[in-house]
Amino acid sequence: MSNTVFSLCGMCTVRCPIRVEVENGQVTWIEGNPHILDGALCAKGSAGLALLADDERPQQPLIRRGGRGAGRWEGVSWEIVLDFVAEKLKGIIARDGARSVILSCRGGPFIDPARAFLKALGSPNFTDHDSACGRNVHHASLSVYGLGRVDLAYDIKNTKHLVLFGRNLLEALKVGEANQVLDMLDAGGRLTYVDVRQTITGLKATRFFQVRPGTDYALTLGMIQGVIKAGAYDQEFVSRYSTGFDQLAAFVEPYTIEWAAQECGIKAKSLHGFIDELGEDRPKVIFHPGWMLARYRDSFYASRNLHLLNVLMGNIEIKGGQILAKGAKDCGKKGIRNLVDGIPQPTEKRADGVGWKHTRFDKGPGLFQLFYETMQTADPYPLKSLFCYRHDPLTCFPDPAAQKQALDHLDLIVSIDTHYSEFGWYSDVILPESVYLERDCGISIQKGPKPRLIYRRQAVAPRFDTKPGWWIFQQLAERLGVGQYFPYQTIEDLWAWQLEPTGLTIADFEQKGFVDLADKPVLLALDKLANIYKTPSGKIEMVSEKLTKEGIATLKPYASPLKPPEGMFRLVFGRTAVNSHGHTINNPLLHELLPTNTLWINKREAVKLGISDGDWVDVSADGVSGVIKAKVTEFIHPEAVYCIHGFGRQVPLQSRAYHAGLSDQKLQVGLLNDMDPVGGGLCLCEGFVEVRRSSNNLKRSVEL
Ligand SMILES: Nc1nc2c(c(=O)[nH]1)N[C@H]1C(S)=C(S)[C@@H](COP(=O)(O)OP(=O)(O)OC[C@H]3O[C@@H](n4cnc5c(=O)[nH]c(N)nc54)[C@H](O)[C@@H]3O)O[C@H]1N2
Ligand SMILES: Nc1nc2c(c(=O)[nH]1)N[C@H]1C(S)=C(S)[C@@H](COP(=O)(O)OP(=O)(O)OC[C@H]3O[C@@H](n4cnc5c(=O)[nH]c(N)nc54)[C@H](O)[C@@H]3O)O[C@H]1N2
Ligand code: SF4
Ligand SMILES: [Mo]
Repeated sequence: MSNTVFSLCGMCTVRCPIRVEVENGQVTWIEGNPHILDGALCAKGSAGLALLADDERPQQPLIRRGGRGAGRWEGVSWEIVLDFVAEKLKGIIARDGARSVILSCRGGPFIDPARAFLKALGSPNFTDHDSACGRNVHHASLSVYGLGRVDLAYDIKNTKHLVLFGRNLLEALKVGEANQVLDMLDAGGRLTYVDVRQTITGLKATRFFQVRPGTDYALTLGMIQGVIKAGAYDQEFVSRYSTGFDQLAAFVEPYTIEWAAQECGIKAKSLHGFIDELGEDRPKVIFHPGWMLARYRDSFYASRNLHLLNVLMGNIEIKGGQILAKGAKDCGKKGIRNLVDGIPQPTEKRADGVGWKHTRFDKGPGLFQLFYETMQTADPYPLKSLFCYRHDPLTCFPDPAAQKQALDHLDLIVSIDTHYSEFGWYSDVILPESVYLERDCGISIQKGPKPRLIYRRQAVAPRFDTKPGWWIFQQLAERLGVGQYFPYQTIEDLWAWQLEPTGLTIADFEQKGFVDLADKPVLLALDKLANIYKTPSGKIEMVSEKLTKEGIATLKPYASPLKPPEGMFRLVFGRTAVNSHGHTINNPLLHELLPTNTLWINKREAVKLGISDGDWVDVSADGVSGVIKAKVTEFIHPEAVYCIHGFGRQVPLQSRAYHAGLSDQKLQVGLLNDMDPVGGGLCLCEGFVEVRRSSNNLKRSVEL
């Protein structure tokens, strides 16, 4: 018997809509949902079949019996493990209060039960990965528009010129977005790409700037100065909707194109050519503000300037520009219900200090790394337990050794994961979630120019004794006496409860796998634009009123990044199209495509160090070292070395990934406390490493 299931991919955080074919209880085919993606899927999405077939994942609930990280696990039933966790939590809450519990998850559309669980307990300490990802971009967006990072969408397909600063859109990809770039190029659009090395996106670009690492802020200052000087901006839009233009213009005056070109190591002539193109292409120009910008000490300011360049282009709410993400209300519809909305707000202040000690940051999920300090100092109060749901902080944040020291202060660490993560391996309990093809999820809204309601459907029965997240949190909540906030027993109950205000039923999703909330993209009439910015002034703020009140300069003088000492390099990292961070490294199919990472090093520098392509090299930083093969290339800046993030894994039960390649986060010694003071993002590229030809002739790399 065969059938089709519409669902959402779970191989990365993008969650592309998919169509799954099932025959006799086995998945036989996965493709992009033809109604949205025309069948397109990336390599990782196709490797969902291999994930399903993989035995090297937790197959039942596990309770730690040896020391933390020693790998001595006892397999138990769900009844036993849920009682065990609930009893431990009850003791912790009785002694130190619910506020001593932290829950972190990777964010996304299906986190409502997890958030509801923590809120129902009465803890304010919800957090996520974002200080190692998009926090700088989010705070930059808030400071300009009063709107968050995800409140803006980009109409790439219809633009004339897309400008990407280290946004390697064709490798660090979303399938739909990557296809939009290709369509835009086919239609004759321009793509300008800025990076410290060459990438697939750079190869497709019509203009490529290879910059000195950490100089994006300089380049954006030069661009703003050039645009203003050439009069290549939308004066009417700027004067109608924004404040602070005159201050901005005066501030950027010394940052000329010639100055920026010299600072970044690029040609002034090419930069002038770029400014001329902007004059031709605006307003249909998009400066992408970046995504993963937990990199440099001024990444917040670089992202802020990219937002300002969009404002100067006057590209907001137009075809081929930036479009505000719309929700149900914007389409004249009622939205779905969320569990968190019915639960009283915890009254305690956050243990990471966000919202009271650090008032400049958006409260939202706070800043995970600041909890580590509190774990050790118990100031403002003791922390006793950490739950990580779909999140692996030991891969996500720098310096796992320093993190483990802080984690040792906790009484209960729980990992809710589909895999053995590095964090899970160090936890007290692993609650194995069924993988995405084996489980249903609640309903969620995907905001955008054309918003829709989405859901994830189970395609096949779980292969092992695993459970879906919505069930795990409901079961824990019941045992902890807060089950009343989880008004469901089955997923059908949850769907019905969520959909109740909308008048829809789950049957409405079955034909295509989603429900559109609008027939075509919703664009606001221009006269509505004046009322949408949520800044203190209600306008786009080129100089932020909120930050000025906090004593923070919005227009910050540029400081050149440090040059690496002799024999050392700045360690930069990034993504590959065939992996998602660390959690697909052990996937049987993806492992075949990319069994290990390599260290990119500039050819001239390699010659100086006697390193040839393919040689083993020792890479070290502050007493930590590792071994990796060198990739000698002209296509990386001489100050930097580069590797793909996610490798160098240490869980022995993942035989393919175990010790394959090098882990960049382990070499980021001391960077756990190094954050952008305004953006809150970690400064993961602010570390140097020493590189030497290795005297070992290894067949494969060894543990760091
Ligand atoms: N295939 C795949 N796709 C993904 C992901 C994945 O794991 N795998 N993850 C998703 C997630 S969570 C995120 S946040 C996004 C990240 O999306 P991106 O931010 O686009 O991805 P990265 O590969 O981290 O970084 C891009 C580039 O920044 C460059 N870079 C380093 N220093 C500098 C600098 O000083 N200036 C400039 N201009 N560039 C610099 C690096 O060389 C790298 O090529 O990708 C998403 N998409
Ligand atoms: N050094 C360095 N640090 C980085 C980065 C870098 O490039 N270099 N990138 C940064 C970025 S952009 C990000 S977004 C973060 C990502 O950091 P993480 O939050 O660690 O993200 P992932 O590796 O995507 O996933 C975390 C965990 O989710 C699990 N998981 C996957 N699918 C499911 C599921 O369906 N259910 C459950 N319960 N679990 C699941 C995986 O097995 C994995 O253990 O790391 C950041 N940190
Ligand atoms: S980008 Fe690839 S892995 Fe990520 S959700 Fe889409 S198809 Fe899946
Ligand atoms: Mo990310």
